[in-house]
Amino acid sequence: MDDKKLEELKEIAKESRVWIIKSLAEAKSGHPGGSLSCIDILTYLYFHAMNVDPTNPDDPDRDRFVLSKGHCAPALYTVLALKGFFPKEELLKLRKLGSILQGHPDAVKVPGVDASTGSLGQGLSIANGMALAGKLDRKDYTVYTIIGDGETEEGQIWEAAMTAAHYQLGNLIAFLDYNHLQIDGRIEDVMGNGNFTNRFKAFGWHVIDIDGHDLQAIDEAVKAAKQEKDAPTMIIAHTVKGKGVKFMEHVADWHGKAPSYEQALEAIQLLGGTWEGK
Ligand SMILES: Cc1ncc(C[n+]2csc(CCOP(=O)(O)OP(=O)(O)O)c2C)c(N)n1
Ligand SMILES: [Mg+2]
Repeated sequence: MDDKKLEELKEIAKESRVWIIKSLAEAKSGHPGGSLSCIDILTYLYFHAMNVDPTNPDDPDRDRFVLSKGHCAPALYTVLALKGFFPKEELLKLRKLGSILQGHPDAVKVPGVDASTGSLGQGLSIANGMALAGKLDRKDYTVYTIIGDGETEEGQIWEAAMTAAHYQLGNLIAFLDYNHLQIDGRIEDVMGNGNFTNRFKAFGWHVIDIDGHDLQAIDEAVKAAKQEKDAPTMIIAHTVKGKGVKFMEHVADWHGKAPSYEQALEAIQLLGGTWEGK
């Protein structure tokens, strides 16, 4: 990725963070921490890696994306809106009655959402199905997914890990958002996970460890993943929950709590953005 592209992506990620904060403050509920930890990955996917067209969201040849940790919907909605799948103003209707943007992504209602998620543990299996279908249909699309580190406490993740390796899903690229926190606190305290890298390797995956906020590292990892044709790739993305908003970083309490307007203004200022009219 050249410097120009890198700067462009950094700018979009910053703008996305501001929209995440605004939409959560308007909704008065939602999940800021995990949305901010995966937004650099989402920005990279939608603005550099994925073959998607907002004017043709159901193109059978498009790349697919499954947000397995569906509670981070505000991050997905933001990149979809900035990409042009629906108007940005819709983001301020997050979680409102009648809005297409509910607390968890609805593939039937939201243009660009490929899978309805939110019940943790299921998204990786959905991504497996899409990737297997792509192989059977001899299509060359890639399926991307993001799972949470807390989400790996769901047994279905490990069933899906077995399945993806068994079917040699080389067209599946998963990210593990390794922010060390889930709803109740530190992953290590709630359910110690051992070593994710070794675990996924043992399940037959191609595994790459990166800094999940380094867009250049994300780019290199995805390129390496695409070289691997016979095994799924798990990119262990080392991230910071709440990344970019200092008072939210590493704080479990910001898992599922919206900022007040005053906190939102402070967060937006920290991000270097503005919120006109508030
Ligand atoms: C099956 C299921 N059980 C419980 C929940 C409630 N829940 C929502 S988010 C969350 C914690 C997720 O932690 P993690 O995967 O680490 O997400 P992140 O840190 O990226 O926000 C839980 C338990 C859920 N959505 N689905
Ligand atoms: Mg987590």
